Amino acid sequence: MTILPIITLPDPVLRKKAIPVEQVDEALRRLADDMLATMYDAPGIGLAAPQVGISRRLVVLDAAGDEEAKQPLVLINPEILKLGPEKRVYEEGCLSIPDVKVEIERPSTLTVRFLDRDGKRQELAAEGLLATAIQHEVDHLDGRLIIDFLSRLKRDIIVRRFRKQIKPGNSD
Ligand code: GNR
Ligand code: NI
Repeated sequence: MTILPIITLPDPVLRKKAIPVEQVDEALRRLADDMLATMYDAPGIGLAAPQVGISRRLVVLDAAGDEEAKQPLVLINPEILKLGPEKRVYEEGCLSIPDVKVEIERPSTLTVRFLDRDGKRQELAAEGLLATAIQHEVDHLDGRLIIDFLSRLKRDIIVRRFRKQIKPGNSD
């Protein structure tokens, strides 16, 4: 398995709407495994294909606690079918926006439909951290980032900071 480089702000691939996966084949399973290895290495609880530069509707997740057994999840073409009535606020981070945390209110439960790694249609009911992470990852597939939940002023300040960082020779 290969640890892939994680794309960070302001790379335009993070803003594209990803296209559906058409074939769940060996190459796609290998990509999913590389994404899982990348996510565990980071470490993170989720990773969407655009974050490794691939504009396809594929995400991996593992919201198990440190002490628990691993619970790797591969969601291909995920569709959120239902969002529950209750909301919760969670301080979210994103591997593509290092050192930024944003408090986001989202529905605390959901149902998601997806293809699994065998190309079989599945439905999953999620709550808590997993439900939060699924919404965060599906946002990535639609080009939406956690900074989009901030005011324009705060968002622009963060984007400007990341734009500066990638200029060679910039030392502030
Ligand atoms: O590792 C991650 N932690 C996290 C915490 C709260 C809400 C969402 C997340 S997902 C994030 C990894 C990431 O950037 N996935 O796209
Ligand atoms: Ni993210």
